[in-house]
Amino acid sequence: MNYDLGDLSNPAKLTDPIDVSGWNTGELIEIYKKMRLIRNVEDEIARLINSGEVKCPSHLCVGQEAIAVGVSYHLRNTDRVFGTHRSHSHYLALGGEPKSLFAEVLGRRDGCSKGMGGSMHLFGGKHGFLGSVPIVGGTVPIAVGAGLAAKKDGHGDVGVSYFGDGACEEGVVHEAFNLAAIYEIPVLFVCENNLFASHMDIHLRQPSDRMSRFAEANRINVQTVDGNDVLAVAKATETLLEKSRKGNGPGFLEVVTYRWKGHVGAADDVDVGVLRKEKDIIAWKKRDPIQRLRQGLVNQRKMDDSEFNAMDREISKDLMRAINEAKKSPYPEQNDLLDYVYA
Ligand SMILES: Cc1ncc(C[n+]2csc(CCOP(=O)(O)OP(=O)(O)O)c2C)c(N)n1
Ligand SMILES: [Mg+2]
Repeated sequence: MNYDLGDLSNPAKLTDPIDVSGWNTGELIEIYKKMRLIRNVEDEIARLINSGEVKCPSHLCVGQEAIAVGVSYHLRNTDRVFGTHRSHSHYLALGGEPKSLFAEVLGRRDGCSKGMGGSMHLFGGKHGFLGSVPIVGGTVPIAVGAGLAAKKDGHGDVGVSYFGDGACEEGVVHEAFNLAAIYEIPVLFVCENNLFASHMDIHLRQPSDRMSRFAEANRINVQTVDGNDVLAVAKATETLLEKSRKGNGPGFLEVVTYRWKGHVGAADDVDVGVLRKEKDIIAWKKRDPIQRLRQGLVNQRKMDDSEFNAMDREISKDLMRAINEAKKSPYPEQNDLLDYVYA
């Protein structure tokens, strides 16, 4: 068993504030607010699960917010992005409305999938989010097809596929890598390596913890970065997209991270079967992507806590409004169900 990721998967490392040099303060604040929005939306969804109002299975990404925000920083709404069972961040980072997400998980008509999909079937077409699907690995070949269509359209758009380390254990994912490489398809593979697939640690499942080895086997350009450093994620995305947008094939971004909550639901860490160690979760919380950016801004741009607290309060206020509006939306009619079934 090899711990090939080194410091990237060692939570005692990489806990320093993020180096923000070279970035404009206004841009950094927008990036901070986006991550904070995602965290707060999920905290609210956790509350709605606990109160019994959200009944659909919901996979929260608390602790992993930097990935979608860093990747989306370089995407445009004509790109074709596909998510997973854990896609609240993918949807929100592209500009999906919190109200439509709340309405969706509450099963209401105003939801982004008309209240019929729940947390695992999100859609945000106008922002380029073409869908999330619970079948692990299921959207990876679809994103490759979307990338091929983008290549034929010839406007420099790309397919984007988010997936986890667990998805790398599905055969179809490797077929997708091969096809993208051989046809030089502009698709960005984003492997959110959180070192777990439901209850199971990567080291119990694979001979190496480094997923980018599968891309290298297909001669796909690789970037492997700290997934809790939003600026590193953005920079690596930019590097990979530069080639893909010119039609020079796929890129593979491996972003190493950790989820703070259990595999599914609101509980802090109740996983199916094996419990993760509490000391690991405590250690990983020191690599909090939001706190690290905030501290970088405090240290290097002389911002203070009161400025951040004001932003956080504003976001919370907007979210309360969004939840109240979502709750006013009716449930779908039983008769509506078949209108959205493809047959
Ligand atoms: C084809 C398939 N097999 C199994 C499952 C059950 N399942 C749901 S999520 C999950 C783990 C996925 O792990 P990973 O891809 O690393 O994503 P993460 O949950 O860590 O974000 C499994 C096995 C499924 N949904 N689809
Ligand atoms: Mg995983």
